[in-house]
Amino acid sequence: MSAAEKATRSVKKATRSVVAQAAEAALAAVASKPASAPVPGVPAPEAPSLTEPTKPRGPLAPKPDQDGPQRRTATGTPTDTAATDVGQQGSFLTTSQGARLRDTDHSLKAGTRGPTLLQDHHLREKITHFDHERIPERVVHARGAGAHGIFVGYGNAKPITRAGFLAKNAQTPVFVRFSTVLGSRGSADTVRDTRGFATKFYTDEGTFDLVGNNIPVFFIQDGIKFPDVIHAGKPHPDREIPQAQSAHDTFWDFASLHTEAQHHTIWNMSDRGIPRSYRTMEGFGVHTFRLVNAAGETSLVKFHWKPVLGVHSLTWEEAQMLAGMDPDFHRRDLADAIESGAFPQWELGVQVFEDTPEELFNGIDLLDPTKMVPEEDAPVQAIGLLTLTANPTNYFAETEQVAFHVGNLVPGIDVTNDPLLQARLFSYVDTQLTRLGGPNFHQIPINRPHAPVNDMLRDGFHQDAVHGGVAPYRPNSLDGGCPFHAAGAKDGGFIDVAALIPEGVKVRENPASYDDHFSQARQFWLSMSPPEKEHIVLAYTFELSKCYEQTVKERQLLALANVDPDLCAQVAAGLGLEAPAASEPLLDLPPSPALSQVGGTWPTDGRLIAIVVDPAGDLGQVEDLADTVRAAGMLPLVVAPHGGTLPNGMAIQRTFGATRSIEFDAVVVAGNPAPGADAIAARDAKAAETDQPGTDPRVVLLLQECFRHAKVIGAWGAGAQALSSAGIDAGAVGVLVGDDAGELFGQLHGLLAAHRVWDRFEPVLR
Ligand code: HDE
Repeated sequence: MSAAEKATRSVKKATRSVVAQAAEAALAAVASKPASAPVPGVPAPEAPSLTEPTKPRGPLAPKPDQDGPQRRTATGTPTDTAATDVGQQGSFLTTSQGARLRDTDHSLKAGTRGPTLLQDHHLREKITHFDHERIPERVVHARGAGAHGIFVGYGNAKPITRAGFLAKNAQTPVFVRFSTVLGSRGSADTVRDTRGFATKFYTDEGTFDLVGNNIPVFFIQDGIKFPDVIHAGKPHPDREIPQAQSAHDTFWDFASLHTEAQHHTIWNMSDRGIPRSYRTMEGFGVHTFRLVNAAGETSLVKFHWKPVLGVHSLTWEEAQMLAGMDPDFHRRDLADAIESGAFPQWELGVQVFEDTPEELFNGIDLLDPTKMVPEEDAPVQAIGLLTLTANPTNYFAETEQVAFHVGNLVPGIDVTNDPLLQARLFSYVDTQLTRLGGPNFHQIPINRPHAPVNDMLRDGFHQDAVHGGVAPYRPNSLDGGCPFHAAGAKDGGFIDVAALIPEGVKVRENPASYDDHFSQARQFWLSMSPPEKEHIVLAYTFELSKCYEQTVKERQLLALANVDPDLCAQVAAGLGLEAPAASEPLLDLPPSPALSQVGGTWPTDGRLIAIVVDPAGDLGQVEDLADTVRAAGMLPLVVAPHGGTLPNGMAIQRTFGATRSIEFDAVVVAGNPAPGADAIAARDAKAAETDQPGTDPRVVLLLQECFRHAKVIGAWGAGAQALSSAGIDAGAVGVLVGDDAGELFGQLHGLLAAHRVWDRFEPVLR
C-alpha cells in the first residue's frame, strides 16, 4: 500500500467525528434513494413548513456537512462543549442579556401613530448592533471560502524536520481558506487572478500557518513593493473600476515598468489564472523555508500542494459567463463537494535543497520569489495528505475572522531571508490588529491554538481569557516562576536557526541574480501545449485591449518580446500594433512538462453531469444513468423544460430557463425536447440565440457551448437528433453516441478523467 493510500485510510478513520459520521449517513441516504436524491445546497437541516412555525422549540443543529472551530478555551484547553452549545440557545427570542422578548416587529411608540420612544431598549440594541456588523474586509484576498479538514503526516519528512505534525500518521486538524487577491468581498469567484491557499494547522506544538498561493512565484522580489503592485492592480482610485481584475491601465503600467512582475503575470494570463475549482488548484508556499531536524541540521525547502483531482481550469469564456451566471461558483463548488461527500484532497510536498551559504540550486537563487525550481530538476516529495471534510457553520465567525500569519511557525520550520517573506512577517499581525479590532484576535474561536498558551500577553480589547496570578513577567517568584523557558528541543522549544548572515553593508539593493526577469517566464511559455499557448495569447490580447493608453500596451509588448517573439507578435496583431524586437537575449531554459495541465488523467469525484431529458420522450435509461453517475462519485443533475418531477418520478434539478452549460463538466442528452412554452426571447433571452425548430433552442445553445468549451458530450436515442440540431458532428472528438447508457457513461467517464477534450481546441494556426 502506498503512503497516500495508507494516509487516506487513516484520514477515513480520523474523520469519524460526529459531524463526519452524520455526513456519511447523509451520503448513504443519498445513495439509497437515487430517484429522488437531494442535490447539495439544502439551506437548513430540516425541510421548512409552509406556514410559519409557532410552537416554541430550540435552535436546529448545524447541517451534517458543517463543523466549527474545535471547542477550546482562549488559552488552548479542550472543552466538552458541543457545537450547539456555542450558538444561539433556548426557544425564545431574548435581548443580548438573555431577557425574553415578546415582540420584535414593532418599536415602542407613544400611540400607534406616535413617535418612537428612546426608552425602547430592544430597538436600540437591535439597531446599534446591526450598525456595527461589518468589519473591514482584507486589504487583499478579501473574497474567500473556507473549509475544515484533517492533515495526516507520512512520516518521511523526519530526516529534514522535527515538526511533530509531519510524523507518521500524526493527525492534525486544519482550516483552509481559498481566496482571490484583487476583488472586494462581494466580487465574482471566477475572475482572472491569483488564488490564495492558506492553511492553518492546529498542531499540538502550536499553530503552523502555510499561507500560500496557487502560483509558485510572486510579482515582486521585495516586500516594500507590495503596496505598489496592489495599488496598481486594485480598481482605479478615481472611478473605482474595474473590479477584481488586472485588465486595466494601472496594472499593466506597473507590470510593464517593473518587469520582475512578468513571470507571475504570464502565469496569471495562462489557464492557472482561472481555476475550474479550488479543488483542482495546486498550492505553493512560494518562498523558500528552512527546515531543521532533531539533530539541528538544516535544509531549504519549497512547499507544494498537489491536488488529487489534478490541475484543471476554466476557459476564459466559461469564467466570464460564470461571473454573471453564478458569481459564487468556486464557493458553491467547494461547499457542494464537501456536502456530497466528495472530500477534496491535496498531498503536501517539498522540494528539498542543500542549505549552502549561496542559497542557490542549479543557478536559481532560492531567495528570489520571482523564480521557481522546475520539478524535473528537484522532484516534489509528498510528505502528508490534506482532506477537507466539513463546511464552516458560520461564514463570518470562521472564514472571515480566521487570521493567518506566515510567522506562525512550529519547531522544525523556520524562515529564510527572502525579502518578500521578511515583509510578510511584519504585515499579517499588523493588518489583523485593525481588521479584527484589537490585539486579542488569536482568541477568536477559529484562531485559538490547540496547544497550551502561556504568553504573558495581557488585557486589550476583547480579552477572552481570565488570567490568574499576579506576575505576568519574567523573572518572577510571586507566580512560582511560571512561565518557564523551554530548554530547547528537549522541552519542545522553538529554536531560531543560527543561520549565517554574511557580513555586509547596509544597502537598499538586490543581489545581481535578481536582475533576470524573463528567462523563467519564457520557460513557462515554452512548457505549454498548443491550446494552452493559444489561451495565453488570448488572455494578453484581452487584457491589453482593455487598456486605454497605447503607450502602456506598447510597453507591455516590449516586455513580451523578451519572453517570446511569437507570443509578442500574436498579441501585437490582436492589438493592431507593431511587434517590437527583443531588447535582451532570449534564454532557452528546458521546458518543464509539469507546468502544463494537459496530458494526464485524474479522478472525477464531485464532477457535475447534466442529463438533458425530454419529459415527453423515452425516459427508459435515465434513472439507471443517474445511478451510475452517482455510484462513480459524481453528481447527476436532471435538466428539463420545467421544474418538478418527470413522469417516472425523478426529481428535476435544473430547467432550461435557469441553467447554462457552464454549470456542468459534461452533458448527456437523453432526448430531443421540442421548444418549450417559454422558449421565446421575451421570456428567456437564451432562447433567441438559435433557430432550430425541432429542438428547444436552450438545449441547442447548451450543447454548442459545451462543444466550444471542449467538454465531453454524450447522446442516446432521440438525443442524437438534438446533437444534429446543434450542428454537432456525431463523429467529432469527445462526442459519444450510443444506445446503451451504461456503455456511453463508461466512455464519457474515461474522457472526463483528462478534464477536457483537449484535441477539440483549435490548433494554433499562426
Ligand atoms: Fe499576503 N497578505 N502579502 N501574500 N496573503 C494578506 O493578511 C502581504 C503574499 C496571502 O485567507 C493580508 O490577513 C504582503 C505572498 C494569502 O486570510 C496582508 C506581501 C503570498 C492571504 C498580506 C504579501 C501571499 C494573504 C491581508 C508582500 C503567497 C489571505 C489580510 C511582502 C505566498 C489569507 C490578511 C487569508 C493576505 C500582506 C505577499 C498569500 C495585508 C505585505 C507572496 C493566501 O497582511
